[in-house]
Amino acid sequence: MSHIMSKQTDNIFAAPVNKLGDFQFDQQVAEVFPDMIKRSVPGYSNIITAIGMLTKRFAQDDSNLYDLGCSLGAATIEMRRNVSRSNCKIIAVDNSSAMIERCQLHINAFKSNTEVEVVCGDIQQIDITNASVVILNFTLQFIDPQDRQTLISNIYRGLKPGGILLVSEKLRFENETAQQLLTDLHHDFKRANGYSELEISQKRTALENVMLTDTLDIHRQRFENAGFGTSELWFQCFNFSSMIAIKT
Ligand code: GEK
Repeated sequence: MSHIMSKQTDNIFAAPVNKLGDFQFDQQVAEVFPDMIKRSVPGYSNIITAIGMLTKRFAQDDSNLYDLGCSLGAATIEMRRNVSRSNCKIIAVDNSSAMIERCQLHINAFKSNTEVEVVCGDIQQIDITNASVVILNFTLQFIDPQDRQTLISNIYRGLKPGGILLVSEKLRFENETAQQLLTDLHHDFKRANGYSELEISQKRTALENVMLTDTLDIHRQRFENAGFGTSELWFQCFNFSSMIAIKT
């Protein structure tokens, strides 16, 4: 079967794993990624649709659009389908070579006049310049918390006036009752999508050290510190959220 239309089911944590190491975006994950993200992230497809809608509104002529932590390029493809301005270039970046190889195949499968550059690299090392739209769709949560402000400030500097940053993240809540309820509801969502108790608990353990979540207040403060004049939560389902920040 071709990688491009891969419909493989995520059963990575279905059987007991002897030594549960930290979660990695390797070949095994890349192969099942579309199935994994749809069954694990409430609202994922709505967020992808909204990325297209925001691209239509915010892309500027002669500018760059960035998809940072692009995985297989779902957001890139949606941006490319919706961009209506002239001379825009999309730059899709991920540091997993397994993801990037498949991402390039996905991009090649669609025809468009908008150029896409697929880059295998660290989003903390790349130059962000002349940007009108920047997407961090469930990527910031994998960056070391100490480095997150530097990244957001770097994006702010690379945005043109009127440019937009979209950040989707799993949130943490200070209130313990809220934290427990929204975590439980997320696990119910995963159960309803066919994940077993074992899969849910093994995935949780594997992510523990690599995915450190922030509260909404921390995100808002970070946008403000970077210089964004406007930031707002536009989507939330249980503990999954999406925020926008606009450079005025
Ligand atoms: C989507 N945005 O489908 N530099 C580059 N990439 C990184 C880095 C880094 N420092 N750290 C992690 N990644 C996608 C989904 S997934 C979210 C994003 C998830 C990459 C990592 O390799 C992975 O592909 C992606 O960020 C996170 O809209 O799996 O929950």
